[in-house]
Amino acid sequence: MKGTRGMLVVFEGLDRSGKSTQCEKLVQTLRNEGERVEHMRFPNRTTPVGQIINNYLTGEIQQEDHVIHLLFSANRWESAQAIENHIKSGTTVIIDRYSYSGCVYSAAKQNKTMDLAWCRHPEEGLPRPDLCLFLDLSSEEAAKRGGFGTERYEKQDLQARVRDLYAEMGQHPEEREDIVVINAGRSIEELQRDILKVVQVSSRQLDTHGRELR
Ligand code: T5A
Ligand code: NA
Repeated sequence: MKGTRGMLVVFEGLDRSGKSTQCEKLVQTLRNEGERVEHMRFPNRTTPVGQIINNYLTGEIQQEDHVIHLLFSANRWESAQAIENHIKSGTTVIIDRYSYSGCVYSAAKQNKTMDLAWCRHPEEGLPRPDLCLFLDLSSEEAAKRGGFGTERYEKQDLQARVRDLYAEMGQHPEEREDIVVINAGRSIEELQRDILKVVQVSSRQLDTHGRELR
């Protein structure tokens, strides 16, 4: 994958849908092909803001719904310039969760003053993904996988609302063209092959249309 800029690819999906597993495999595959690849994940729990988020997710502290929403967004803004710099220098950036997570998990709380539209605002202006791979798995199947149930949002009713909201976001004109739905209920190897194909197609499309920054 050559060109004037790198691609921005994000992974999305419910908790335990296999994002981290597939993210790592994609990063490795592309690096083996000689591509420069930067691997990131949100929340980035290593920054001061990320530490507050971590303490919230593990249940150590409480935060008002709007406050934690804005902190999740702030945690992406902390890295916005770095993401842009990588892309500009021709490095592909692959991210485990991004703005879509930020919007759907907050909206799933059903707070009266936090609908999807409100949740989107602080995300406006962040580097826009070229491709969003949505690993689609039912909340029932996700719940069967290892480790489910330890963090704040790992409850089946909330996960079911999150899945519906992802679908709603996929209909939004701003996001629609970026999202590719991947059936995540298959083997790790099958998913890996499928995802690589989608990324290659998307990369060729970028080459055709010119890799200007948008
Ligand atoms: N959040 C996040 C917000 O509310 N707002 C935001 O802005 C952001 C960015 C933490 C939480 O924060 C919320 C969303 C989350 O609730 P996180 O740290 O990314 O986000 O936590 P998770 O998404 O839950 O990360 P997980 O590691 O739990 O899930 P993954 O990455 O989807 O799944 P993975 O790859 O770790 O796999 C989970 C298990 O399944 C197995 C793996 O071996 C592992 O045991 N597995 C498979 N099993 C069968 N078939 C396959 N194909 C499999 N692939 C993996
Ligand atoms: Na989790």
